[in-house]
Amino acid sequence: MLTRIDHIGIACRDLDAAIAFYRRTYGFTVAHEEINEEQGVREAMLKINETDGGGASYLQLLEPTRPDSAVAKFLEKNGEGVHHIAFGTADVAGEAAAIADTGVRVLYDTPRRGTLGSQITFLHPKDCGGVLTELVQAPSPGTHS
Ligand code: V0V
Ligand code: CO
Repeated sequence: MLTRIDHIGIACRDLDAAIAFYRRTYGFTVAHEEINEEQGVREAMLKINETDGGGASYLQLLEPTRPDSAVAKFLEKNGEGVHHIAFGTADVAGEAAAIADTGVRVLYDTPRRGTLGSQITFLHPKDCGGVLTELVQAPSPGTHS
């Protein structure tokens, strides 16, 4: 079961400038920042709200760390803007397998490491109406890095 919008991923060229925009305009502040070398991003999570299922909803601001990364390619083609949506689940592998059975391409054979020790996978945007879609399993309580 997908139980929440975990985050909306937004591609930006300058993470610090994007953070400043969201603070100045909406009053959102950074809950967490990290570099994910595997994904080629420097990112900031702005927490919007907690959810009943124990998770939370965020904006995820993404700046590429290398030119061959997914976000760098996206920026080159589209400029800054919404890059992906992410649905939260308690069982990312199970959800991914069930969705794959419907004919949608799942990009990873096994989930990879996401923000804050979460487990993530992606669905191909061409199979999802043009929307790059991520599935996220939040880390168990007490295992936050
Ligand atoms: C590419 N396309 C997109 C898209 N990226 N469509 C909608 N939204 C996007 N974000 C379209 C693109 O316009 C092309 O359409 C087609 O897909 C192929 O794209 P490409 O530029 O040739 O690039 P590919 O095929 O090399 O890579 C596309 C995929 C790649 C989606 C496979 O970006 C990927 O593996 N993404 C998953 C990983 C990721 O995005 N990581 C960054 C976030 P036309 O021109 O053929 O019509 S990391 C994150 O969210 C973390 C860590 C977290 O949440 O914890
Ligand atoms: Co994401």
